Amino acid sequence: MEPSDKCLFKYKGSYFVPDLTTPETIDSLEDFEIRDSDVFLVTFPKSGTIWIQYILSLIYHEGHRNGTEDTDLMDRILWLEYNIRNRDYISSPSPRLFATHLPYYLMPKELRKGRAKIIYVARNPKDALVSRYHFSKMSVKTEKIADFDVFMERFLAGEVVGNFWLDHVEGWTAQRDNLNILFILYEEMKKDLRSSVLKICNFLGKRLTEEELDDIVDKASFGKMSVDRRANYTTVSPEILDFTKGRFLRKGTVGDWKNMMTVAQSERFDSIFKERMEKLPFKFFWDIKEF
Ligand code: PPS
Repeated sequence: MEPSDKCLFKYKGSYFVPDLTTPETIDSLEDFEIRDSDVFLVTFPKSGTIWIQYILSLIYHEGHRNGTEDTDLMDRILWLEYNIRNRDYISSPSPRLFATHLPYYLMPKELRKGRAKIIYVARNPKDALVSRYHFSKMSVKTEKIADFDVFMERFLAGEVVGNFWLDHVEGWTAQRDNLNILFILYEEMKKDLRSSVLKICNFLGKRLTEEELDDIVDKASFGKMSVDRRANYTTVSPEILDFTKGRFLRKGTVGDWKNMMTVAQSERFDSIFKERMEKLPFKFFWDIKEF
């Protein structure tokens, strides 16, 4: 483990949140036993992880849909590398639902051999960066960088959780023919949530009625999720998240980066991202007006 003046710690080429995981935990994941029924939600941070976690919970748990169960999302969808609730993942019943920000190369060996189902959600990196910047103000354990320009340089250098955005996305897309993986874009979900939920259900082999589908789309709206304490992380300890400094479900839109980045910052960003992004197998939306 490399010491860090930047709050995060670096291990095996990746950045992690201190106190919430350890090098031993990361090491143990290599041989973590995978079940074919496992579902892994993989994201670069701030790409809509909680949104899909919520949707997965609604798909798999009738008690969430009909309001008879009041289970926190963190107990429904387990964070692979951040087991902050000390849950026993090995004896958890199937199907186990996991979320992770890990790069492909740190995932359990058996998953890399093609076992389990994977949902990879990507969001345009400028919005992910801006979302992360705002989140850092409330995230007690991670970096505190008031100057957005400095924060952006860290992001461009890949010195953030998830590492360099392009490496993360490319690392996963490069494996698409070897894995049972579904790619979804955050912007696609914003544009047509119903189609995205249907796509997820089809991928998972889950058949829901039209009414159930409508219900999920309604409950997974930004407005409803923002006030649901199972989803907005307000149940997390103030030693981890300081809700006097912001909200986890902040704006939930496409193109908010335009309110933060200057033209010069945007151009610098493009000079690093443009060429490699054009080779990715998706077309990102950069503004809600493009819909
Ligand atoms: S984390 O910390 O990596 O797990 O964060 P993550 O959940 O990936 O991303 C948080 C951003 O997703 C937005 N979000 C939503 N947008 C639209 N609709 C819904 N329902 C929704 N749920 C979460 C959330 O608001 C964060 O983005 P920003 O831009 O900061 O608002």
